[in-house]
Amino acid sequence: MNFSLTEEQLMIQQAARDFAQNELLPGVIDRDEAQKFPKEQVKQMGELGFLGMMVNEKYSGSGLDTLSYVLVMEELSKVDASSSVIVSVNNSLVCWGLETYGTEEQKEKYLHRLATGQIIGAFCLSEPEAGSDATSQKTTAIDKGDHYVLNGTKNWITNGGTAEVYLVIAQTDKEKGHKGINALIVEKGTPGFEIGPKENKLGIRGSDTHSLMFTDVKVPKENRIGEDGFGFKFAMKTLAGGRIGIAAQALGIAAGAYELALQYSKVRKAFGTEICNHQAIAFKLADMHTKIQAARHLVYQAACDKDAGENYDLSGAMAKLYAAETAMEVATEAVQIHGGNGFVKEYHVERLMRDAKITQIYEGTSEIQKIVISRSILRD
Ligand code: COS
Repeated sequence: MNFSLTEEQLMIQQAARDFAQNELLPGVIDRDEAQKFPKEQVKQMGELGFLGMMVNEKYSGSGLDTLSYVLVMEELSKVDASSSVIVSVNNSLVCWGLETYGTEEQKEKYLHRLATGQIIGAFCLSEPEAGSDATSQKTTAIDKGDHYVLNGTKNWITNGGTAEVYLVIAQTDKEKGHKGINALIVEKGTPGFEIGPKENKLGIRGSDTHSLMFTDVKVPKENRIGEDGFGFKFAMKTLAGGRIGIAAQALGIAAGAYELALQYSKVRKAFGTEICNHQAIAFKLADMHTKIQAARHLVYQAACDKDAGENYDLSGAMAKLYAAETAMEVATEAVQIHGGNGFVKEYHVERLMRDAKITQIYEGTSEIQKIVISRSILRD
């Protein structure tokens, strides 16, 4: 394992760090409070190439590796996880899924605009009764010859209101179970496609989460991704990469909270000395630092596995599980180190703690990651 970063990767990391400090940090508290989507910042991230990081340059992407993407996710998430989830979904779930499994026509039609952030995409798998149990899709896509008719509801969809392109997973042939599921590209504005109200969330409040309703929505056959019945595998493959992005987000939240706690502990005084001089605080910082480093190794390893063309189902699941648990733990300790100040918004750590929670839930809960990990180690 060698994680020494190249000159290019260091430059990208620095660019993301600067962007986070200069453009995301001002206003992050207000956006969280008002649940305001970071529209201007998304536009800027598109211009910087952060929205199509791994997309081939031929489709207007940045043509970078997964490790560079992870570095960017980490830096953005230290400051604003609402913005980084938009980056993660657009890169890992939408662009990667389309580029890897889409037809040339689909790529030409959608990827250029998605990769440059002119439009953003959404990935629609979860339903009121199919979150973790993803094969239980109730949304149907009935085959009508040259098109599908889509009916059903999707829940908790990131970029749900702001996206222009939606990758929707639906059941075509119930008899065939997960082998009868398809993934369809649905454009905003297609008749019968309605967007529900924005969810009022605990964390990542600047991101845009909605339910989506489909009533007799006609989707042309050429909008299906992959062969008939490939939809569930498409979702699983895509989510396996998505988990690396969310693991990097969790790592960034943990690192951001730790950095704030470290700085605070060096200036805040109690019992006649800076609080970092008390072992109760110093040991917390030691634990936080150690866990973050361990999470970083798992996340970078998963990214390197993907870049090397190795299977990353296991390493991605381990990275997501460990980084998410670390994010929650470290952010909670960062609030504790800040004491009363940690409980108010101005010090940022309470937001990071609220944002950390979702990393244990979306793109596969921590429990789902344990299913993936245990099945993998028991199979081998
Ligand atoms: N890559 C390719 N194929 C995969 C895969 C992967 N990573 N994981 C599973 N599959 C395939 C299996 O090989 C199987 O296909 P075959 O029958 O052809 O072998 C099929 O998918 C069904 O898999 P399985 O039988 O393991 O399905 P389960 O119902 O037991 O569910 C889990 C498997 C739990 C891993 C899956 O449902 C899951 O990941 N759930 C969480 C979904 C999620 O992340 N939800 C959040 C929504 S996004 S915010």
